[in-house]
Amino acid sequence: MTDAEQADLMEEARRLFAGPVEFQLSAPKLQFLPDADLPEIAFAGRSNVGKSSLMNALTGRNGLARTSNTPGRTQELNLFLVGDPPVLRLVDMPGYGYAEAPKDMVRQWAHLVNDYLRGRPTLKRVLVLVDSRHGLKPVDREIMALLDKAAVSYQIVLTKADKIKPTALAVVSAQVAEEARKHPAAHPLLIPTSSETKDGIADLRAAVVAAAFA
Ligand SMILES: Nc1nc2c(ncn2[C@@H]2O[C@H](COP(=O)(O)OP(=O)(O)OP(=O)(O)O)[C@@H](O)[C@H]2O)c(=O)[nH]1
Ligand SMILES: [Mg+2]
Repeated sequence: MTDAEQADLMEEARRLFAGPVEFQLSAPKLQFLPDADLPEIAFAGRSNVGKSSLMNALTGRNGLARTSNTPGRTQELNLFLVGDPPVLRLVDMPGYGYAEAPKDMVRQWAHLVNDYLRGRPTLKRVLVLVDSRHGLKPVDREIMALLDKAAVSYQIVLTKADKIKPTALAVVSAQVAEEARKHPAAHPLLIPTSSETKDGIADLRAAVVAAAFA
């Protein structure tokens, strides 16, 4: 992509998310999902990694998705419509790997997340969120393997970049990027972000638009 094309994409993305965004519904089970009639971008990642916060930062709306210090806040698929008329759906997912939650609850979330990720025809890209301080964990690798197998395109987004020094961020980024390059369905570029400082959010908006409308 040329610099001019990238600039146009960033502007298109800025405008889209400056326009209407509204909560559509919460789906505790797949059968509650609306028809697959719009491109969808899903936010996946370990519990507490910052999925809901990133959705809010992306859309520039603080209270849109519920966030919390307590892991396990998001327990259903929460769907948001972007644009009026809507042109895109964002899906905030329950976190995976939250060991302290009751076992049957963990199983239920895992089923919901896995079934959605494997079986949604309009799912254009999954953003796999990874905490900048921790890098990839075994559960992240499990989700990556599932997405590779289902041939669902995904991209790793590093979260909470404000919590570590730039030098440490560069080290983690390089490690995660090297591993991502070995995964067939993974986008080779990572996006480092902070929902706190908004670093990387404009790049993320552009990546979402590029993936949704490609
Ligand atoms: N410093 C900092 N804190 C963040 C950032 N993003 C999220 N947090 C904090 O991390 C905690 C978890 O954020 P959430 O957005 O609720 O995380 P989640 O991934 O949606 O969590 P679950 O729904 O429980 O899976 C909250 O206390 C947020 O304020 C960030 O970029 N920087
Ligand atoms: Mg959440």
